[in-house]
Amino acid sequence: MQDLQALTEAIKVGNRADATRITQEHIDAGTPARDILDALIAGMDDVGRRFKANEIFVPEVLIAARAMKESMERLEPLLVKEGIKPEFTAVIGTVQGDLHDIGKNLVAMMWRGANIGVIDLGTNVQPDKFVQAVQEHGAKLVGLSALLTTTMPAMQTTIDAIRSAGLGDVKVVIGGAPVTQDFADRIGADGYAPDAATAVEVAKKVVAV
Ligand code: B1M
Repeated sequence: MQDLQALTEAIKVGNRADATRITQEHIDAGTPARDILDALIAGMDDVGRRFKANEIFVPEVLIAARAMKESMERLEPLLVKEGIKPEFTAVIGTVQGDLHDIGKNLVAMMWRGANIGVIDLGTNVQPDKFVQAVQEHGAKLVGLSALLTTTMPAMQTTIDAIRSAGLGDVKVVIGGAPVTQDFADRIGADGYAPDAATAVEVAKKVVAV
């Protein structure tokens, strides 16, 4: 059986077959789920770092995320059995009127890879759908994506809906090509991330885990 470092390496290079095989071998051998999870997260962490540094690009991230997803599917029953939960739950979606989802999907994958539970509402999401999902899943974080200058105002509408629903201490992180830190500050978002890797850092910072 290969060690957990080999699992991290398999995720880093997006080798789905190796990643799922090594994950299964460790499950069968009784390796604690937490250790297997940590090895997977370390792989995605490295993918995020290299993506941010422009050493790899969207296709490589997608391939690594797919390897991570399949390994996680095998690991999930063991995580449940051992009572290991995501650090917190986030709801993510592309705001109302906007159909772009490639960037949003990348953020969702990176968040999952960082052990954040993700409820993905898809695209063209109305403000009240975000509110409902936060209530239903007890989410601590909402992620909003927008790719059009014309849909940026829907971020403000969504944040207003979340704040006025009295959901408690729910943080909002926004991103997307036309979005800036200045815009995030103006509409009262708790955080802004220019890319999917930074979105992990910002999510953990604003939720303070
Ligand atoms: Co659209 N489109 N599009 N499009 N499209 C853009 C955005 C555009 C810049 C193209 C252009 O004119 N040069 C332009 C917007 C102009 C503007 O508003 N300033 C545009 C337009 C005008 C339109 C239509 C209006 C075209 C039309 O019909 N006349 C139409 C709108 C439809 C709608 O949404 N209602 C439209 C439609 C489409 C397609 C459906 C054909 C397709 C989307 C397919 C899909 O997403 N499933 C599409 C695409 C593919 C693009 C471009 C070419 C690529 C977008 C993309 O996926 N980039 C885009 C031009 C461009 O960007 N070069 C364009 C790759 C992706 C990884 O990057 O999404 O920026 P991005 O995500 C990054 C960061 O922004 C960040 O992290 C990601 C990864 O690092 N990020 C977050 C994103 N969300 C985040 C959330 C976070 C944190 C970070 O926290 C929660």
